[in-house]
Amino acid sequence: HDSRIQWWRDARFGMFIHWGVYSLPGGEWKGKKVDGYAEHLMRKEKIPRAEYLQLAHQFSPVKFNADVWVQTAKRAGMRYIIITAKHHDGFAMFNSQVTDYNVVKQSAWKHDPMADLSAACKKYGLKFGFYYSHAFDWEHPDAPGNDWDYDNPGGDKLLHGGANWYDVHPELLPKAVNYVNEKAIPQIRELLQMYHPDILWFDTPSKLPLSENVRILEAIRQIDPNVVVNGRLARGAGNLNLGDYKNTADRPAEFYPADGDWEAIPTTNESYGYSKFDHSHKPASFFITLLAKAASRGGNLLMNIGPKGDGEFDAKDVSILDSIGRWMDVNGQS
Ligand code: JFZ
Repeated sequence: HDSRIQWWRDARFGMFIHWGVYSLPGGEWKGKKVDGYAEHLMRKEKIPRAEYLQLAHQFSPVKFNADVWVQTAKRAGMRYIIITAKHHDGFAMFNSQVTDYNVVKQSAWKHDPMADLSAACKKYGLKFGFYYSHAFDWEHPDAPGNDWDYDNPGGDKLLHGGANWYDVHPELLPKAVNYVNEKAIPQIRELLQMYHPDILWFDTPSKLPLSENVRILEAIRQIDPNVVVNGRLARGAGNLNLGDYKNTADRPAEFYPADGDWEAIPTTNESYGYSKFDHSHKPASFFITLLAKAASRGGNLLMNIGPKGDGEFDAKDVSILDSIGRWMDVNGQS
């Protein structure tokens, strides 16, 4: 564990990127503003899978340039990048052979941005890895979360026992196991074997029982014992953390835990994915203070931005990043 996580401890500052089909509508659906996390558009608006796929067909980020993205992160003093390979919408932003519900097969762009980003990170000396929503998946008919197309638990309607559906209705477990076997584990295997990431970042583990999360972790370790895994893959009884480090909640009061390896994940505004209505960006000084405090307390800062659907960074994010970079030039360690 210590040798696996050493680069991460040294890195201190990284870029988190939420980018997917949802970046294109950017918090707007059928002419109205959708509040909160823009990447939750499909769930909030109960968009049927078939209709969401139409949106994917329109995704064509012609301004995307992996070198520019990675250089922008590097200029800010960041040493690793973690990007959404698959968020809760279930849409793979990489060249998946497991399902054709992916960016190469379904978008107008027909391009694999993860291959470009992985190469650019190598070129500029940054570590690289993926966010993968292993538990919540609104596309797969057997996964927890989608209760508008399917009769599945884990969604807003609290069907079949609500949050702890797997304890109340263990007979539903084989369905979720089928999703994990058919999609989650095979796609995680693809990510490891096709892109050789330095880190895998998981989220919302309580949508699956601990037994499934542990099974996913075992599959990962069999393929790659050296990949760093964050603490949201699985949470056991109490505060048991089965990953390599802990993630803190996204509220400022909880940014600074007392001990161990930890990472805070603030986003520049409120939403993680791009939202054209969200102008609540914090000043660069907020992140500089956070970074200095995190570093002095043994933690990492993984600062999130949401690139636009056309493939460009939001100018407000770039301005924050460039200001941090100017501070890092004077005060950072090379
Ligand atoms: C989750 C996702 O639902 C969200 O879209 C985004 O990817 C974010 C990074 O992670 O949302 C969470 C999960 C946990 C907390 C906050 C937001 N938390 O523990 O405070």
